[in-house]
Amino acid sequence: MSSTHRLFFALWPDEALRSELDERARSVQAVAEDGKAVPRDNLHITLRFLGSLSDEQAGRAEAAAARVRNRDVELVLDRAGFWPQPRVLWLGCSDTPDPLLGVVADLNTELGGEGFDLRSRPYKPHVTVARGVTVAEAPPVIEPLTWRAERFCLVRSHTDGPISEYEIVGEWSLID
Ligand code: 2AM
Repeated sequence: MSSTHRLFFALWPDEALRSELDERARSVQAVAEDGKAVPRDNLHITLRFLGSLSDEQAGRAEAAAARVRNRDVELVLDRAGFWPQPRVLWLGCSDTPDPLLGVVADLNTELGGEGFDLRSRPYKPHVTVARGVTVAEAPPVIEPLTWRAERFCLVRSHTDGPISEYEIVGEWSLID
């Protein structure tokens, strides 16, 4: 029997970075009057959301990912903001580094070669720290946080409970 999986590619922090990210996230979450804080273990940067895929499509997404390599990604999270639509508080970069845009472009090209839609929407890297927020003061200035990404991941999202749970189902190095 075939099944579907809700999948996305992401930069996933290691434990040390996750602690730092969580500390920045807490200070920003404090400005929201409502909504839900993203739990520590869920903090990440999406590279490309795929949606619900069959086993066969997931295999093609993995084949595409395996062809993305050699991008030395270092980004600095140095700002926080609020998007009233889709009501999220986030951490982001004043300057998006070219290698990060390169990974996303390579991924999209390789996915296109595997029959996935080509994306034309501008990519805005961010770490979502709260969702469903309707009222927020101006987010505080954050202490810059450097993230050197040595790998990227394919992540499965389980959305059946009150809070999404994420499971890493594939992982590729960016620095070979
Ligand atoms: P967000 O954090 O900015 O909401 C898993 O849902 C991840 O994929 C989230 O990080 C989410 O980004 C991202 N994503 C991008 N497009 C999405 C979509 N159409 N539906 C759900 N998640 C999406």
